[in-house]
Amino acid sequence: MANSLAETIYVLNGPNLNLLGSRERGIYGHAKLADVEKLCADTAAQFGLKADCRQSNREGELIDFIHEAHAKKAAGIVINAAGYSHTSIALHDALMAVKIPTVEVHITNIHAREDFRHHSFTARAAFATLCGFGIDGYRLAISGLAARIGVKAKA
Ligand code: CA2
Repeated sequence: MANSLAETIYVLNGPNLNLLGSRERGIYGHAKLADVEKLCADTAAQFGLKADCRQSNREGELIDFIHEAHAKKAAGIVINAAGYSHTSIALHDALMAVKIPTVEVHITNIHAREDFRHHSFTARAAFATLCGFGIDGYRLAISGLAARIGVKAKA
């Protein structure tokens, strides 16, 4: 990769995902957010990438993270905007503005859940969406993102 600063991917998690593993385990599983972040760091490392993992319960802070990813010349974004996926034109606009290759992840299969989860604004700004794989979706997203940006797994 030409620019060493471009070797970071931002992994952004939205509202309530800080509660992973502590409640609603029947829906979201037993893994904690720290486990997700370790999975992302380990997967990114397999491609020689760094995962900069952030979580926020505030829409504006998630937008600030997207702007920061642009300022820091991040190579990609993996985003689970959680409930904001279904409501936030502002997050969609931020992702569109920065033009960073983005994968949207949902732990659950949003299409097999309530109607209000079937539409995602943020998905329109992503080149791919993964849902229903549990937290393994983050690993798959980073692997797919690496392929999209032309980064191969290290031997
Ligand atoms: O399946 C996903 O990853 C979701 O993005 C999770 C969101 C939900 O609003 C989306 O429709 C689908 C909710 C995240 C809340 O996470 C919690 C975790 C543990 C306990 C309570 C909430």
